[in-house]
Amino acid sequence: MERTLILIKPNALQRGIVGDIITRFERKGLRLAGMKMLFMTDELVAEHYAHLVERPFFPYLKASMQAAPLIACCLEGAEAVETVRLMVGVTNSRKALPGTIRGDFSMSGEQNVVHASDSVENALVEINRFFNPAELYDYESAVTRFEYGGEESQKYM
Ligand code: IDP
Ligand code: MG
Repeated sequence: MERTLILIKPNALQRGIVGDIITRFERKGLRLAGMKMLFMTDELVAEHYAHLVERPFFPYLKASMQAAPLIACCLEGAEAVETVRLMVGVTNSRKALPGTIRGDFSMSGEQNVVHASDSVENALVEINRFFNPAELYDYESAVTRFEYGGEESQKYM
């Protein structure tokens, strides 16, 4: 099944909403394939946000990602990348729709509580950036047949 990476950012850890965020994904039916707490090094920030290093706000973004540890999760499900991005909402939380994670938990474009991979291709790169293969788990789900239809099981699993 498709996998994606989410980072529950240091601002969410400080605010004590890590559980609320993970609960959203669990309730949706996205399965945890891996989870860890870590501190983002200079190297990790530079790699992960390479597309933004030239932007004026980059020093603020870097500081915010290193303000405390974060929680990295690998989530699994049919079309997980797109589904998770929809659940997270647009970058600027003030414009993110109510019902999305950013829309419900944040007022900020920078301190926007979660990162989520934006394409299947990037998800593979980002999962490898944060997890060793041995830290990701394949396990049988007892409820998959109640979460997905027969045709979907053929197509996505
Ligand atoms: P995304 O997180 O929605 O994929 P990206 O454009 O990849 O958005 O930006 C990565 C992160 O950089 C954002 O989540 C946010 O924390 C920060 N960021 C993006 N644009 C801005 C901005 O204009 N001002 C301040 N921070 C920003
Ligand atoms: Mg992004």
